[in-house]
Amino acid sequence: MKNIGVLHVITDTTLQTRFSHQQLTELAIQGGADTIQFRQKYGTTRELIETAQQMKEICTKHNVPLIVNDRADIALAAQADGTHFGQNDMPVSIGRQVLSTETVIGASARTEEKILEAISQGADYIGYGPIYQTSSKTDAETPKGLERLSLICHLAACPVIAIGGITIDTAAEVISAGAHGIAVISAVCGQKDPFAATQNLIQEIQRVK
Ligand code: TZP
Ligand code: MG
Repeated sequence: MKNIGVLHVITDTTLQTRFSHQQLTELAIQGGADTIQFRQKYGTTRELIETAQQMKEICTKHNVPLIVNDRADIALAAQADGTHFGQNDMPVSIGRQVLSTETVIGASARTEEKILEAISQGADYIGYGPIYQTSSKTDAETPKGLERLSLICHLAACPVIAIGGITIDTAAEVISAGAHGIAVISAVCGQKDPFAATQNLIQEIQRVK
């Protein structure tokens, strides 16, 4: 099994415009994030590659893996460490064909069936959520809550990364419910001080791990 981080910071430049993807990468890593995910739904392929390459350079310097959301091509071009596929993105089985065996593949799955399918196709971790209400994803489903998260964590034979509306106040209960780790946007990118916010989150995770 690959080593999967416990605090995935997803960089975002639409909910806030004070920091670039590169700045957020640096701040989150300094604060203790052990995985950075590049997620951008706009821009040309060329622009995405350039940003991902710059993020990868920062990540490499600090020995933190970079995961690219949705785009296997951008991940390959930037020599990223992994990709994260949603249920409407590239199927994990195809991702496994185009990416090296060392590449981390994470998959969002909403049902038990889809979770087992993603794992059987070679997913290294499952993204599950939204756990709570979130305004960071336009098409987010109704919140799943902690009980379902707990069931999914028992079912999945791989790490489960919980996502969606997780804050400093709920990080601990999510981990206690069985999640291997959490992925956040607003709890870091939407905070006045993303560095301090990351520090507080990783402390909270480690407190209950
Ligand atoms: N997938 C499910 S919820 C979500 C994504 C990308 C948004 C997470 O953002 P936040 O601000 O941590 O709720
Ligand atoms: Mg997606």
